[in-house]
Amino acid sequence: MPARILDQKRSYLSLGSNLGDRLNWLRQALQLLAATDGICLEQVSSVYETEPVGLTEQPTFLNIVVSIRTTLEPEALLAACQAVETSLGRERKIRWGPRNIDIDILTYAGCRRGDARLTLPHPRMRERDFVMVPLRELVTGQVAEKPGVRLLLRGWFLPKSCQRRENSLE
Ligand code: A4P
Ligand code: MG
Repeated sequence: MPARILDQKRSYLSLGSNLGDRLNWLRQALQLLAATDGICLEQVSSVYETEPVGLTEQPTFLNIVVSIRTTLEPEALLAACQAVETSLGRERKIRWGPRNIDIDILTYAGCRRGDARLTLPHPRMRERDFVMVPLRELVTGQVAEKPGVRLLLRGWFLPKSCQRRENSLE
């Protein structure tokens, strides 16, 4: 087994967009993540249209969850996610406010940490249906909807095989 595979950790990421061409932002973010050294996209959930949580006076979101395999350490993975947000022009004006793209790390292998810069698992994930519905889809293979979380698109983004990427890293 190539050494690289042993170095890889599975991480789940949550992506959301509620400004502009929302689907296009999600697609571009996935393309940029997939092109990042040390990240391989494994599974991509369906797209869900979701009612805003927290700050409710804002447009509806499109949300997805993806699983990746990565050789990046957690801090480097956060930096890579923020680099993708920045290259798509994400502006941080209002916490929990509207955004063209948001990428949060939900889990990183079994890692638990409490610092504000990177909290793992993500502290609010369990109470948020816009996270848990697509996450359950990836883990169980079953699509479900909940109030405020509506299935919009299935099979919309097919990631390239991780195996091919792994071999090409050797
Ligand atoms: N940070 C700490 N832990 C993490 C982590 N696990 N993943 C820090 C990512 N970042 C983490 O994030 C603020 C800071 O959190 C970062 O500097 C990072 O060091 P941000 O992306 O700059 O700001 P934000 O997204 O406004 O804050 P946050 O806390 O990520 O907000 P949430 O909890 O993601 O809420 N409603 C629907 N329907 N769908 C949504 O996607 N999103 C939000 C944002 C609110 N309501 C929503 C949705
Ligand atoms: Mg965020």
